[in-house]
Amino acid sequence: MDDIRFAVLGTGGIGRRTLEVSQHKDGLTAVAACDRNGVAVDHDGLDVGELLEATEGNIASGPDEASDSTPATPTDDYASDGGAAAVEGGGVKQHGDEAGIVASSQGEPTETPIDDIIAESDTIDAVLLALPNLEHDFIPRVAERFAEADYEGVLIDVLKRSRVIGMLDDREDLLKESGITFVCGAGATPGFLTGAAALAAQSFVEVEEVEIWWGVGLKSGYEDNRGTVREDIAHLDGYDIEQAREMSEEEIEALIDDHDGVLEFHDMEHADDVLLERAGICDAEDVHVGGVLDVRSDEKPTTTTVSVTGTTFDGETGTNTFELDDATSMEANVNGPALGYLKAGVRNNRAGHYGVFGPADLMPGF
Ligand code: IKT
Repeated sequence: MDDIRFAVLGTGGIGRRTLEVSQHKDGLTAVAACDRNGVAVDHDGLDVGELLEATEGNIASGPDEASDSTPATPTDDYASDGGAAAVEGGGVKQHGDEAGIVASSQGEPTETPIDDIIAESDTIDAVLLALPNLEHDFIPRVAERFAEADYEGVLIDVLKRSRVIGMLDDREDLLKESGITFVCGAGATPGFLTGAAALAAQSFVEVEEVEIWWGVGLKSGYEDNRGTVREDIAHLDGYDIEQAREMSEEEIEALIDDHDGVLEFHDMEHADDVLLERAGICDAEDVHVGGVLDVRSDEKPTTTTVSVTGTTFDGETGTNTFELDDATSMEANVNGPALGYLKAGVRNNRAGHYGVFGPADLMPGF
């Protein structure tokens, strides 16, 4: 496949790590990136090393992930610029007014970062939406803006919540008309682990249950992943999205203290369920996602495992399992697959396949 020229919207943990991982992959050239204050574009290829160095130090705590539930009450800025202020997290304590991308020698200040990228998108093959999804329909609305500008290429996100998939499906005609291949839920879960479940299901003629159980040790990556932690908290008993969004950093620290640094989650609303149902593999209600997050250790507190139980054509019941190594980090397991699915998206886009695709519909490139 020819060189893929891609952009990243958002330079929080996921945006930055994706840029970093792309340096170790063939055929990927980062040509644009933006955050809430600035944009960097170089059609010959960004100096990713310089950009990472410039943004690493100056980005403070706060929601920074492409989460669909994490942050914040939309601000006036957000409303008036159609999302620009949301690029780095919108209204809660966050990267806020700190320099971000404008600290890079390649960065230019802007009040309309997303529009600036859209204006450059003619020669961009793929755009990773590493944005906080302030409201559940935020990422779908960003996709709409690309479609309205007649963008022809790949949009890819690492959103988590099941309910967002339907909102993308509602916009599928618009995306198809524009020539957009939208790859949704392309991180680890949903994403890599959904794809693994789809493969593990192939032994069976009927799938009874899919169990995704993840383990993450985050000590050294905590600062970069505060957004993910906040989002995960929304899945704890007694918490919801609004509460998690409103919590101060101090309240989050206190909650983590109460749990001795280890948070356990069950029955998370993760889109693996609707994405597996969409791919015809099983009913959404038969998919369960949970896991353990240790914010005080780099060791995974549990082995990440996907178990698919089903019945074979000859009447046997079995469970196929897929395990990640305890030594591979969340960063490797989210951003590697995101780039793999980005490559698959471009392959499909170049073949004229437009619309909304999930990680169980595509085999990621390497
Ligand atoms: C995600 O970002 O995909 C979800 C997070 C879990 C990542 C699992 C990685 C597993 C591993 O590295 O072994 C979490 C739900 N925020």
